[in-house]
Amino acid sequence: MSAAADAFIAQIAARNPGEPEFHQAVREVVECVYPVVEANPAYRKLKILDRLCEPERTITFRVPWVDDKGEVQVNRGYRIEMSSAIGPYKGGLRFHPSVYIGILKFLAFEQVFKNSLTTLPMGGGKGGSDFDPKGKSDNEVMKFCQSFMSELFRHIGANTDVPAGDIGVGGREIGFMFGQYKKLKNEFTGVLTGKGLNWGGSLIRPEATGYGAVYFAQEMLSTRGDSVKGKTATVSGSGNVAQYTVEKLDSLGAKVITLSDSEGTIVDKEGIDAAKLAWVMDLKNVKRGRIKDYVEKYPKAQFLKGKRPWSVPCQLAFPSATQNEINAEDAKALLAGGCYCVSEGANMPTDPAGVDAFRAAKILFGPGKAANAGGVATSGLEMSQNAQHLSWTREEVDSRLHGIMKSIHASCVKHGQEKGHIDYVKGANVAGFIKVADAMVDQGVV
Ligand code: NDP
Ligand code: 2IT
Repeated sequence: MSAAADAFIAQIAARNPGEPEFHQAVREVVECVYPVVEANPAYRKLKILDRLCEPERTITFRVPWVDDKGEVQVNRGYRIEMSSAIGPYKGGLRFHPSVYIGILKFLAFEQVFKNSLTTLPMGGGKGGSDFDPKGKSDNEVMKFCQSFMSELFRHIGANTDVPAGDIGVGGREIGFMFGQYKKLKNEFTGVLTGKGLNWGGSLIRPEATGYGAVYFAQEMLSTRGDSVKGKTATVSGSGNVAQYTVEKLDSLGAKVITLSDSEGTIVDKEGIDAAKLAWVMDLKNVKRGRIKDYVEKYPKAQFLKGKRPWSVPCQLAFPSATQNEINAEDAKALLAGGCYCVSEGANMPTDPAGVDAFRAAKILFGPGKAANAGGVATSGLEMSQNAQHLSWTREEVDSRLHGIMKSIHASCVKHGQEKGHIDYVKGANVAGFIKVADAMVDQGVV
């Protein structure tokens, strides 16, 4: 990397102290796009990179609510409106105790380039709260969501900023927040995506991130005349993205042998088939249980307490839980176990040393901003349907999703050519950046 790129990253780190995840996300993009910036006088003169690293707007607010015991609780809410260069701010809301501004700035920054790759007109944003939905009653979750939306509603809108789900925010939470928005604004609009099917949601949106990550893996494998059929796959997490990754892999003839959560990993060497997945979905989405319960139901499986899935030999890996869940040691274990294709369902699940290991080994490595873009892309399709007051069929949405994942892959190939292989990290960053940068040049210094 050039000295100028290093100096730029050092300046961003100094200006945003105590936000290591944001620094990490910026570093990866800047390493890839700096040569493009240096070669383009307009990008340099107009300080495109400096502006992209500074959110257009940062909103933080108090979220007070009353729990089931009648006690007052206070959480912190956020929305980072990172870039509106190519469309209204768009990106999820995360409810997790680890949430603070540095995590949301990394996610909002990644979202800008991801959304650009989708081919749809969406800017980038992210928000959330340090609220922990785990162990809360439905009533407490509703009270929290209503309080959260009582402030957020004045900052968002169908043509301004359109939030959706992320960790800890699924259909239940989107429903409570939509209800409160509608009540406050007296307006039924597509202000959130991931809505219920009978009140403005889109078919395939729940499935989209997981399906998209598998479609992206298929595209990467097809560059080597290969496919997912007959392969053994590891998946981490057991939430929305993990569940639909398993569903698609199983339906395409791959064998998925792991799932996990923050307590550990289950390994089922016989494979997690459709019937077992249905049981997991009921456990996680209805009973809100823990993945270790799997081994009581399926005693041939093992529970690896406190472990991540990456020491289990596989050919394909789909990290689908959270950031920095694959470090250098995990990456080396995956490579040693025969893994040659990693498609990131989560955002930034591989840490920089892990990414270096995958890139050095020249395996098929699809970074999150490309591989998991199917979720937000289908949110974009939900927005299109809302704007048209129509709903498309399952087949129509799935075929558009599939087409978008192919197009993202083609953009990565175009911009990621290296001698004899494709660097998908470089391809995704450069392709995502150029579209946003050109829009910023057109729109002047704003
Ligand atoms: P869910 O809340 O549905 O599931 C999250 C899963 O990840 C749970 O199994 C959870 O386990 C696990 N997890 C969360 N935090 C940690 C942690 N710190 N350590 C270990 N495990 C953890 O979220 P999603 O499936 O929606 O999101 C998963 C990932 O995919 C995130 O990185 C998200 O940003 C990304 N993503 C999601 C999209 C979407 O459409 N939903 C779109 C694109 C990316 P536990 O219950 O123990 O916390
Ligand atoms: O990280 C992501 O892309 C998401 N959580 C989905 C965002 C969205 O607006 O659908």
